[in-house]
Amino acid sequence: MNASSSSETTSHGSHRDREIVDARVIVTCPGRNFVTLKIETRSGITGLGDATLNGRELAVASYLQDHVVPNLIGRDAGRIEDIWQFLYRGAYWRRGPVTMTAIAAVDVALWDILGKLAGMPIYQLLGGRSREGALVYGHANGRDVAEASDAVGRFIEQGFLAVRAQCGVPGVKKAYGISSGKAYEPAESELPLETVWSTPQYLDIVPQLFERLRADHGNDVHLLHDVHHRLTPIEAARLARSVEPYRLFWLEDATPAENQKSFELIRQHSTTPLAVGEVFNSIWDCKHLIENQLIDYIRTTIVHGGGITHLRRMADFAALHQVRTGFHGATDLSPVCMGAALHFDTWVPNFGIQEYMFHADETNEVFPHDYAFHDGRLHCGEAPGHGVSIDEKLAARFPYSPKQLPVARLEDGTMWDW
Ligand code: GCO
Ligand code: MG
Repeated sequence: MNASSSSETTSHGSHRDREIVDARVIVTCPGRNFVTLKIETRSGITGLGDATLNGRELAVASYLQDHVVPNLIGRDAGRIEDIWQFLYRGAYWRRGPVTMTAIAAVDVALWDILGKLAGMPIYQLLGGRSREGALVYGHANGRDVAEASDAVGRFIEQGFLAVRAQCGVPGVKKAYGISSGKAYEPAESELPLETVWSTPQYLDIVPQLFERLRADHGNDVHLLHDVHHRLTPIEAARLARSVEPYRLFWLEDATPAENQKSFELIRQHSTTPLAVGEVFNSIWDCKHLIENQLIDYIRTTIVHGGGITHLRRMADFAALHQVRTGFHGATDLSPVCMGAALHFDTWVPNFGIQEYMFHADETNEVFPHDYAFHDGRLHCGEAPGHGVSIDEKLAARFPYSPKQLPVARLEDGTMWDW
């Protein structure tokens, strides 16, 4: 119905070969929930896009199934930009995590198809390699400072050049980012786990953690820390200043960023580099932050930011202001997102770092991929497209399991940012 009427033919097939004939949403839970969009063209080429929004998975699945897929059938899969504009401008209701995650899934699936048509990896389509591999950081945590330091040591032993460190906060049960032994996994229960938060205790312990980490591990390793939006701007300024001697690679989500001007206060007091943006979904969420050089790294990644097409705009805009990328890469982003992100990281001139948490074995089995970690970096593969596929038979053996992220309250019961 919407296919181009032109009969133009290229060496990579006619518009008719590229016509989208099917698009399906696959929901699976191999270790955790993932939503994946699979688009198929008339010639049988398929592309995959990640559509996972942690704790709100079915909202995106429905948005895609009910409102997007009917619009895709019959279109030319090669018109990536036009389809992006159609889904963004054309929908009238713009932005928001659900919409932008759905658009991202379509966009990445189309770039995957384009890569397969061209016989090239996505990084090549974007303009080619800018580096040999993407510097990544792992997640170390411990119930106290000593345990966190041991965990950082284990990451260094595995070859990591950069490590995010979180430790328990005295008097706070279930502090963000801490788990007993197993990999940190926030979406644990069907209804949100209620946790309690104490800002004064936190502000005291974090400088002690980083003092210890520098004493134990020296200055060579890059150290990062995630505040997870829990501080007010002036508290964030105090923390950023107090960790300055330990030269962090970045301090992440130091305060909520709905009011982008908040970051001015932090900047006035500290030279600790700042990262923000994993919950952003468009360039408009970070416009003021970037053009006023209030941040150093933008964290928004492919799956929640409208795909490669929109992220490219954000990264180019950031480059004008010396802001570098530091893509979100927690385990709630599927290997499909990681594959696409690594192609982007391999190309983007203003690359900073890529977050890397280990997916569960079942996740890796359901999503076979050709990216690999060595020498502190992740390397995307050379397969056409983004190099990640899905084993649908195996995926069907892991049915969706409702899980939500925890919530946090202050000690007096006031609802707070988790
Ligand atoms: C990070 C993030 C995650 C988020 C998670 C929410 O920096 O990796 O803060 O741990 O909490 O992605 O779904
Ligand atoms: Mg974070």
